[in-house]
Amino acid sequence: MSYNNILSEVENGIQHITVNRPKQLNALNKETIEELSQAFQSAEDDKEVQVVIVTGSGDKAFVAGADIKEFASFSVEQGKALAAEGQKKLFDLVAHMGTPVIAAVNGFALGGGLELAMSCHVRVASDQAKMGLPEVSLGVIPGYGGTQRLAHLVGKGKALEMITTAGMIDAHDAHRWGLVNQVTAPGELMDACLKMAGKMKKNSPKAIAAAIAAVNAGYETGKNGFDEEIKRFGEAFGTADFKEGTTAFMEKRKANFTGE
Ligand code: DAK
Repeated sequence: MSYNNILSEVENGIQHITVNRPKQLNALNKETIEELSQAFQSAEDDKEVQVVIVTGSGDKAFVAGADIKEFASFSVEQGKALAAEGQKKLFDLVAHMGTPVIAAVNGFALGGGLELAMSCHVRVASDQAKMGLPEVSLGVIPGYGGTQRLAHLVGKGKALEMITTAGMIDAHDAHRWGLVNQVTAPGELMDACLKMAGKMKKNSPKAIAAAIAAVNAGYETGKNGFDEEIKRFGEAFGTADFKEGTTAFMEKRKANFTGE
């Protein structure tokens, strides 16, 4: 599929998705959100794709937020509708993918950009990256899940500090606060992501998807994470991946998972 605002290609079982609006620091307009949604959905539907890595074009920004020039004229109704639609279409889709998603945070990740990174399962940042939720400086609040996901990742106190000051933190503080999993030199960012993806690829896709669902359940209203874990744990015993994993162990060989 060809896109106007993103690049998407599959290589060695990894789908690389790149937000490609470098002149606008990869800001998310409606069309970009739509295209990202399609690319992530196609990754989820493609059995060959075992990991997704999402990053931004150029060396300056991951994504510098929602496109301010576009959303500046939205009404109350449009704001509500677009927040609900955007959350469902992209940010919740990413968070609930069974295929693990790594954000390669190569520069500014602000507002909707940090919200996109936080929807991903893992974040690796360049030491040049800067992160923040500056929405209140524009008279709005984070609308793509940021108030919830930031608090889940760094705790309520630090989340409220970041949100109310509208300030940016650097990659090292983000690492100390638990917002990113790893920090690398800019030139080593993609290699670090590929190394992590390589480790993920060795494991059962079926079990990874079940584990993501169980972890997510603990953060969802009306769901009990422990109950979800018990259910998913039990179901694992009926999968071909479980049979292959345990058989390979006993036969002292590497498992060859099919994701079934
Ligand atoms: N939107 C549109 N254009 C942007 C942009 C953005 N978010 N960020 C940067 N650009 C553009 C700049 O306008 C500039 O374009 P030209 O003037 O060259 O045409 C170009 O990218 C380069 O930016 P700068 O010249 O500003 O570059 P600097 O290195 O000086 O500064 C910066 C980099 C990242 C510190 C600065 O660009 C900046 O502060 N950018 C804005 C950051 C920000 O406030 N982002 C928005 C956060 S609020 C919604 C749901 C959620 C949201 C909105 C709506 N609905 C459901 C409706 C979320 C809102 C947010 O994300």
